[in-house]
Amino acid sequence: MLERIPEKFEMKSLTGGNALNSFLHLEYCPELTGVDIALAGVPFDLATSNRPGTKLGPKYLRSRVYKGCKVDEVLDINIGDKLKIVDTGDFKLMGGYLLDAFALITEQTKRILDAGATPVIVGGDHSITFPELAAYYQVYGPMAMIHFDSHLDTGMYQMCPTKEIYTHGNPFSNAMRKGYLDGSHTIQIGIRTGSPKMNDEYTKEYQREILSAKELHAISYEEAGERIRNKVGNLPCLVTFDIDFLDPVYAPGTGTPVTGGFSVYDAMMILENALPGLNIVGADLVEVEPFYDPAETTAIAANNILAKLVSCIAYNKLMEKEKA
Ligand SMILES: [Mn+2]
Repeated sequence: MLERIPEKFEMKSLTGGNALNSFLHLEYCPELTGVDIALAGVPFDLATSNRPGTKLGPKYLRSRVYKGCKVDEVLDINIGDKLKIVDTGDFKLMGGYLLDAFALITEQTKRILDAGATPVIVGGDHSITFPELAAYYQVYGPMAMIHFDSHLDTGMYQMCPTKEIYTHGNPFSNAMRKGYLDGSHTIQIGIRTGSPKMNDEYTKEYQREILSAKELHAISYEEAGERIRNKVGNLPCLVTFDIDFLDPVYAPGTGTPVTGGFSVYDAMMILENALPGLNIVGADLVEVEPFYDPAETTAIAANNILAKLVSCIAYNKLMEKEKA
């Protein structure tokens, strides 16, 4: 005779914390009252230049959260019930209309900010950071930014200096031109594409700092952390993490992979050395592409980096609460 399932059967024990798929197995909570950190998906890849599919990134990452990928274990902090960290669902977007989708991304990022929560957004292609920044700008004015990427994402500027073009290759030329970013507090790290000379003028004009892959490979995690912290200062800061910062060995599932990158451990250590104590007001993780991720390495990497980002933000929030 078959053994019956006990009456008080708890579904969550089967999946390690959550019967439904959510980011990092967090509680799904569309209502933002009292929320400290709100994770949200942005299923959008209309501005992709290479492989499509990053619009399925949020759904994919929610369904690939494995044991060991927990928020409160990453920085040895005990969050308990001191902070409310939730998955607030996906942004509602309109398919096919890029600028309308951007307006909706700005509106829904602003909604999280207005509720007093810190947004941690999961893309989607990298174009989404531009409309996100438009929302932050309304609250904080020109922001600092820490940008992990193999690409500068300031393309098109040289070709069309006056025309606004929106792709996942140029969110930051648009953001700097609009004044959303304070270049003198912006650092781009892991960069290993594009001619530095081509970007010289732009770099000078906006005073942003580029910590290339070559340099980053040669310095310690502590030095990298210090370079980032010195650049950012006390300004409200967005952390934007393109998964192609990692080497394709770790993250083949991405829109535009570039060799010569970094390990997951490198990324975790740099984040841990850089972020605690900074005024991080938001973060995003972009460019995860499920179809090129046969062994789920990209998903495992991305979810652990997401957990680290959330942990660092949570750590800062707890430190602030302690001070108050
Ligand atoms: Mn990139």
